[in-house]
Amino acid sequence: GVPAKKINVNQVAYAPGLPKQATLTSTATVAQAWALKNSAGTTVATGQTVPKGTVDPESGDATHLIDFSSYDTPGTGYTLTVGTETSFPFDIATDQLKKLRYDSLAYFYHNRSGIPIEAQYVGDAYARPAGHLNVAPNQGDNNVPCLATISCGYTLDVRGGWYDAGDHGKYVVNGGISAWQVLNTYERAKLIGDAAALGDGKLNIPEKANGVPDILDEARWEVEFLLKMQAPDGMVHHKIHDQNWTGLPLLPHQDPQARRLSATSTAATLNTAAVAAQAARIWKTIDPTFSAKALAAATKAYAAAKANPNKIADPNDGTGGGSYSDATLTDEFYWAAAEMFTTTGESSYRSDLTSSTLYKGKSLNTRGFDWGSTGPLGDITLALVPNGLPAADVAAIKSAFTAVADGHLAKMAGQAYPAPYSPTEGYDWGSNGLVANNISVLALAHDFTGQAKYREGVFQGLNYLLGRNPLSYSYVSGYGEQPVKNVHHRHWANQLDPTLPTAPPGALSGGPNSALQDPIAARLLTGCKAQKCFVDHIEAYSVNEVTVNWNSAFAWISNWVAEKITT
Ligand code: 9MR
Repeated sequence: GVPAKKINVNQVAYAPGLPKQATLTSTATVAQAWALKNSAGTTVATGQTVPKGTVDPESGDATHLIDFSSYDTPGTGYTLTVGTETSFPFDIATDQLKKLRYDSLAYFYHNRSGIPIEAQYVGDAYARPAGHLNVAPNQGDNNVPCLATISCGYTLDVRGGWYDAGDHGKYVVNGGISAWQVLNTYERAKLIGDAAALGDGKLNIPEKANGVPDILDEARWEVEFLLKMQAPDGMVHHKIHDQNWTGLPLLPHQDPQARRLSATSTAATLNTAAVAAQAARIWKTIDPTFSAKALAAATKAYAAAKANPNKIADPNDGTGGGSYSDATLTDEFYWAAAEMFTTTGESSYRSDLTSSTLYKGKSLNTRGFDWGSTGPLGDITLALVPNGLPAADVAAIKSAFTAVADGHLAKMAGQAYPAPYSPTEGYDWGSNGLVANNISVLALAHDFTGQAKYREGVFQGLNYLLGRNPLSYSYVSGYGEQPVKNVHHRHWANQLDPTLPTAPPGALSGGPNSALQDPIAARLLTGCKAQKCFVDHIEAYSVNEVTVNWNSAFAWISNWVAEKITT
């Protein structure tokens, strides 16, 4: 790894008009003098650090707080100094923060399957042939059989969708939450935000002049894939991926492995029902035919899941792809009922929803939500999209968000490197994705109450992802002075092959994972404190992979942030 800085800042930019804080690592027990310098090296503000007094449990660092909020003059190339220590340079400005919304969404086109990625949209370095269309050596996703162990008796055409991550698998439960979150970014903006910023022509994708918002075109690429994963009986296959794991680097069109469908699962079926129901209402007037097709698939899936309520994906089906197995389905049932009810208003979905033990925000917590914990997605929809529920119930859902947001703020106030995230033990695989989702909870708390403290919490959380952390990394490629460069990805594999690119701007690394679940992390990070269980190494997949679900969370918050900075 690279040496960490002693003064850690948001390496990208602090927004004018909002609090500006940084962290000094120091065992000094008394306050230290800090200076803020502009790009010419002239001191523009000074102050005293505030010693924390205790060692921070999540980093192991003794730290001081540097609060330079009082300085608010926009500019670039500022640095903070304490004695001989200097921070990375940063801006007090909004330009970079505003670009993040589109770069984070660009991630999805880069990772599309079944379509050539064209230089006219991504530049020469990232252009590549279509993957998994049955052009040798690919075996293609054109007519994929099931695993021999389940021999389902049919093949499916499951071309398209997004690759999950650094691998070439396509997993319904993870692709589904990602498509949902991209769609929710739009749906929220349309209802209470700035939908104009998400109109047609905003992304560099093939559909950028079709009259439909590009963010919807991008999400539809995945929704269409989810619909193709539905079996004739209405259940949905859990995933499709290579028969054996491949090595790095390997571009999608070079993958020689056979592709196989895993069994159908209740989780994948409910996930598809939820996303297809959401899509049905979003495309209702934009494309009524697609809307009706999505609603029919959702209806069929929901009924099939109720008839097969406990078909759990095999936790040992992890050869050639991840297992994404989840034995608790209460939350998937809740989320699907919430989406079906919101779209249709039908009483059967309403009673499934209101009789759930999770009704009214019960699944929201300060660890956060992810592919295995989807209840909060239902709550977000119920809190944002008009439905026929009693006003008191909707108010209770919103209160659940503010209560969890208050929990995040209380924790962040005591942290050396504030990040809204309270896992039960250590940091999880994909902690940055959980942090990003929890930032969205703070953002929603601001949407529901208008209180400034929640907006400030959003920007504080963003600081952590963009460099105010104990390893001095911006976890977003292409942003900040020391961004991650070697994320685990079979195409963005410059570390292994100099003719290949590093990640394009806007990809969020999974981030610290206390469990050290790959050989590189296990070798280099033994004994690490939670926020330090990270290395920017391409083979360290348990800490430095990129995925659709982490980028969908990051895109959601990046769009919220861009909406809130008006200068
Ligand atoms: O993000 C997933 C994480 O929550 C799990 O703990 C981990 C182990 O099962 O798998 C992660 O998902 C990976 C998937 O299995 C395969 N594609 C890459 C995903 C991100 O690392």
